[in-house]
Amino acid sequence: MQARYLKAVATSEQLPAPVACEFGFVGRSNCGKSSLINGLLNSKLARTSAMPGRTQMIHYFELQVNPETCLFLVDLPGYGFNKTPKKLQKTWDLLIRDFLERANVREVFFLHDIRRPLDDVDLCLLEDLLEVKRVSLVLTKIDKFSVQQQKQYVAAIQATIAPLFEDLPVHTISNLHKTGVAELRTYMQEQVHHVEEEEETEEEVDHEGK
Ligand SMILES: Nc1nc2c(ncn2[C@@H]2O[C@H](COP(=O)(O)OP(=O)(O)O)[C@@H](O)[C@H]2O)c(=O)[nH]1
Ligand SMILES: [Mg+2]
Repeated sequence: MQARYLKAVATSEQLPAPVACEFGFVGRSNCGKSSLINGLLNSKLARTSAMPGRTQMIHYFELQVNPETCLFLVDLPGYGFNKTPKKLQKTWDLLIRDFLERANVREVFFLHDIRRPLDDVDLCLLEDLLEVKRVSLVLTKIDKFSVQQQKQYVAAIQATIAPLFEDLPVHTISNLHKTGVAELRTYMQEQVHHVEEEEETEEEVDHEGK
């Protein structure tokens, strides 16, 4: 497994060529986004606990999981949580919209600190994202609770989302104890294989149709 920082992107023109499956990461500042990206990359490439910056950039990280599979992990800082100064908001929205329209963006991970209930801002953003992409909810910092408490908190969050979003996958992780991180990486790889299988089936259909 090899990881590297690919690039920072400020405008749509700077988005890299769609050569790999991409996974977006969104979440409120301090929810553990950089820590999770580092955990998945098994590196310290993403900066943790940096002051929530004003610079609005998308950061691309490349993860070569094995010789066959390369993934792009995409940090979408500040997205949806109104941290952006007004005049930057428009450019930023355009960039995010262009990002989300990319066919090779397989899924968006919505990170959320397990200790916080999902509020209206979270639910609106989830709804917006689900209109355009597959989304998973990733509950972070589960080490803050005992196993019994974790179950209660996950159940409470499930109860909030179940009536609103059908079949939203929920992953639980602790960056501190590295719980669930390898599983999330495996999940990402599975999503890539699903794409490949879908493409193969489409090719077969095309072939038979001719
Ligand atoms: N206990 C615990 N702390 C975490 C976890 N993930 C991140 N943190 C801490 O939460 C703070 C914010 O983490 P960071 O990854 O920078 O969050 P970001 O702002 O979302 O990128 C840091 O002090 C991390 O060490 C976790 O799973 N468990
Ligand atoms: Mg961060």
